[in-house]
Amino acid sequence: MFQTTNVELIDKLFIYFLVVAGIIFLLVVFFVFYYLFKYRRKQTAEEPEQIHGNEKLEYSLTAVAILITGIFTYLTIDTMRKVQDIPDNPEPFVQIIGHQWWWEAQYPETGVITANEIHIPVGKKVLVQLNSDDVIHSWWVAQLGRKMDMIPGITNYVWLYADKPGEYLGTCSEFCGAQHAGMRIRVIADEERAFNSWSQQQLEPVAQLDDPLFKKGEKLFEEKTCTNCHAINGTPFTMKVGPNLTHFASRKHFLGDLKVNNEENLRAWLHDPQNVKPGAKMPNFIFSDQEVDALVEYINNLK
Ligand code: HEC
Ligand SMILES: [Cu+2]
Repeated sequence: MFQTTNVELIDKLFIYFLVVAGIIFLLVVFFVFYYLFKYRRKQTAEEPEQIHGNEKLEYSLTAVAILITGIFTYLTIDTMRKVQDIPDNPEPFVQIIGHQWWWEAQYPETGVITANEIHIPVGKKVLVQLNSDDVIHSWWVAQLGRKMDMIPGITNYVWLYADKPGEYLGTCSEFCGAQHAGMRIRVIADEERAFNSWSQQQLEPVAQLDDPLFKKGEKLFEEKTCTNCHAINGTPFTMKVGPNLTHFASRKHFLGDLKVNNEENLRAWLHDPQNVKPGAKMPNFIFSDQEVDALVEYINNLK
């Protein structure tokens, strides 16, 4: 048996809150209408009996409120303690770095570096280290674990757990600038086998084709200063301003999960990044169609 997952613990706390708050809400609504009706204006309107408070009732309601608050304070702290159970010397499985407005993922064990589509194995509690490269972002994939801020200069950790294979969506949960809404998350949970073969494939050296269009694209990539921002493993290009493109074509989505990775969207991006994702930190190079052809041929073969 698995121990209860963090998501289940958080869900349970939420349900307790919901039920108790729901009961209080219904009682309040009930009594509002009950007394509205009971003490409505009557024909034989005489001055009603004047009373001054009800000490017993006031003391007991205050006691009930304190009791409920106390119980929930305890339950909340207890859940926090269980959910944020980070070892003293954390050995993260993956480090995720928030950038305006995309996600970088590094796997210390294998050395895999990727962006935007983040793979984890299924059925395993995965410790994730969270950092930011610029401003405060916040990591949250609600189905996999709690929310946690990514703060420049500070390292945070969070546990993720996927009980079945699939794709889990999330989004940056701390306003981080123009494309905050375009900073979406896609976590792909793979069976162990699939995860290992994905890792293997990510470690393969970058594709080399002999076709002239590919060569032209590669040349443009270097000449047009793409290399000032994008790394491609196994080449001298190591800059990390933008996503690592080594196996870009093996990803089904790009731009912080904003777009499906197909030729049409890639062309649109290279033609005018600001039109596709206004504010994105990649300039418009004003390419000709032929130049875009070559770059697409190059990038689409980086598998
Ligand atoms: C000034 C830095 C910079 C330069 C120069 C630059 N890029 Fe980018 N690029 C970025 C950033 C930042 C992103 C991420 C944008 C986002 O998602 O908000 C990006 C995203 C991309 C993506 C999508 C990657 C993904 O996984 O989402 C591709 C493809 C790309 N750039 C190709 C190129 C090409 C080709 C060139 C050269 C013509 C180039 N870039 C030049 C900064 C740059
Ligand atoms: Cu963000």
